[in-house]
Amino acid sequence: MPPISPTTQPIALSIAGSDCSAGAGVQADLKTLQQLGVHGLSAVTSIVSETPLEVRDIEAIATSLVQSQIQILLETYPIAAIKTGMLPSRSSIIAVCEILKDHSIPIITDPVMIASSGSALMQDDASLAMAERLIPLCTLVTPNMPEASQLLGREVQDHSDLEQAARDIGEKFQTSCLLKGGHLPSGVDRLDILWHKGKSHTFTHPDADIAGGIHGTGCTLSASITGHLALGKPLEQAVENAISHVQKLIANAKTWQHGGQAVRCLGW
Ligand code: PXL
Repeated sequence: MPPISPTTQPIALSIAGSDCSAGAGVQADLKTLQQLGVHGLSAVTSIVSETPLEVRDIEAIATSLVQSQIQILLETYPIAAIKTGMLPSRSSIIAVCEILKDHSIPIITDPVMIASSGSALMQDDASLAMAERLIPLCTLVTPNMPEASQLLGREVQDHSDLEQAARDIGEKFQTSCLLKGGHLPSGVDRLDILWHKGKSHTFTHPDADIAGGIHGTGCTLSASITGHLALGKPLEQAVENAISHVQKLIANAKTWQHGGQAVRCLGW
């Protein structure tokens, strides 16, 4: 047998919910990291019984068990980057911050508030803990337009407001912000704006008609950014690469038919 030498593959951790339909959540994150050649670890925060069409049940994992998963992974592996996705309650956000505040690993926070099917994935009283505790700890926050509106306490609704809103979030929470313009009206090019180190960067991509209907694009984008950071890319480059990664997955999307409705997921 050849001698066993330690593996040098970079490692990233996803702290997120389980989506049993595997299009979003931890399952999407692990598939995305795998495609990038990054070893993915996961700490599950909740179990969601859902498909792209419907959220049927949600059960939060006990906060002590969420902490235990993160703690054992941090003790054992040289984790290069962390992403947070669905954190179902105020207590789960506080529990995660309690552990992450003592580490200096870059954190990408996807402030998941509602599923693409329209159901809430976070309790109402949790958004304050997200804003006050978690976002200030992170390297990058990746809100969509409704989440940005919630974080700023004002409506972010059109093209003209995106750049200012990304900057306002960055300054308010002392972090970098990727504001995703996926909720802009269809028919126009899509814009995502990155506010990073006092500058804004605009990423434009053609309107992919079906993109809005695909569940898991936000999870996958933040997982891909996390993976690229774990591979050593600077933040702007990681964001640019992740946006084109997700565009390819949208172009390869898979569709099934169920009762006259299209059930779609990204094409990993
Ligand atoms: O897309 C947001 C999201 C995040 N996390 C989990 C989800 C979803 C959407 O359905 O199920 C677990």
